[in-house]
Amino acid sequence: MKGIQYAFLAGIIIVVLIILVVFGFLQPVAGLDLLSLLNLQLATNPTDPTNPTSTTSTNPSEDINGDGKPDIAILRIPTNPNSINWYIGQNLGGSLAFTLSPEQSTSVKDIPAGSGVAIADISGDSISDLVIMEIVDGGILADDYIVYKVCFGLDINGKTGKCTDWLPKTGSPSLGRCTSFGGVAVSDINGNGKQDIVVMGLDQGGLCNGDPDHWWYFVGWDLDPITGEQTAAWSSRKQVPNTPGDTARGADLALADLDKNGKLEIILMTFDLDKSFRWVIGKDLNSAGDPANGWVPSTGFSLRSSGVSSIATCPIARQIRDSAGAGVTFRDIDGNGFPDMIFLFLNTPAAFVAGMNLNIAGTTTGWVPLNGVLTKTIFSSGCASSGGLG
Ligand SMILES: [Ca+2]
Ligand SMILES: [Ca+2]
Ligand SMILES: [Ca+2]
Ligand SMILES: [Ca+2]
Repeated sequence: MKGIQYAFLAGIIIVVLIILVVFGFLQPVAGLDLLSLLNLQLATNPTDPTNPTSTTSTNPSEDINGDGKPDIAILRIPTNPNSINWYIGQNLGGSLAFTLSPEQSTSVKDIPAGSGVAIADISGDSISDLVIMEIVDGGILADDYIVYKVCFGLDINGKTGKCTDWLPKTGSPSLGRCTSFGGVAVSDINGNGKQDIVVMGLDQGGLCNGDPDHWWYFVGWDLDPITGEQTAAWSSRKQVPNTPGDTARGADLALADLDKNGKLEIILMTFDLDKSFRWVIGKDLNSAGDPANGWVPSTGFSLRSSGVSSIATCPIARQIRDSAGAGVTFRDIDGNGFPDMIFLFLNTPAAFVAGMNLNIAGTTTGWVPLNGVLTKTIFSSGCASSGGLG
């Protein structure tokens, strides 16, 4: 009986409220109207994975803690390679500085000839995942090959949930025997809603095969959201027609839609002994992973010309894969909607510098050091053998 009375009373109150709202005596609570709710929904919705523009600053997985300030992953394999270490450069914002997270580690797979790192949402749950790539050195008798693992559920301190075993379980592309350094990036290149992995390396010429260095990359199609493994055959080897310098000390790649036409550019870089970053832009990747509109070579950015005279405190002997490493990734650091290119040279000290608002012609609106200085000793454990940015 009491329940019916309460229901009757509640009914009367609702009717009175409706009359007050209809006749304008009460306004709906600000921010809770339908339009606001819809906007809220759109704002928190993960980026459409079928949209190839979902890489650069609009990719929510690149702001790990969702505070509006992008975060970067830094990978570093020490000279005595029994571990792969990574860090998060936290909350890179308008101050052009980041906070370095604690070091996290996993074991290496055999002898590394190169390595890289990427942040992406592989599992599709809107939480950032970490992809770690190693190019395994086959020595002089066997070809080098690619391995990677996906660590799900990345947090702002670089900690992750469960990692897969080294992948692929079968069928890694064979790289020949002259690979030095490498890098990895992840995006949905063919626009079918499944993330694709792009792995690059440097075919080191010189003493290895007498040629100049060459950039190359492969695409592993359609990563399984649970196992992390590519579910379709790897692409053919994509050879970049332009050659970088011939004295690389590091290499990496990144993806960004520089001209905002909805198609990703691929950016491959090297760092050379003359203390210069050099890069090439492949314009508008198509669904086969090829640049539909050709390549744009760069003139490079020189640390030496920028006043850095002494950076090589680690051994830099050519062909001995015991020093350095380099990285490239994109974030919109200054928040103007255009991707900024972040470079890392992994030495002691390390160099972090950003080419602001890189355009499709390969030029920037300026170069700024991160953390206030071009070079800084931020890693405690000696020299690196390779690494990357993601
Ligand atoms: Ca952040
Ligand atoms: Ca795909
Ligand atoms: Ca584009
Ligand atoms: Ca920018």
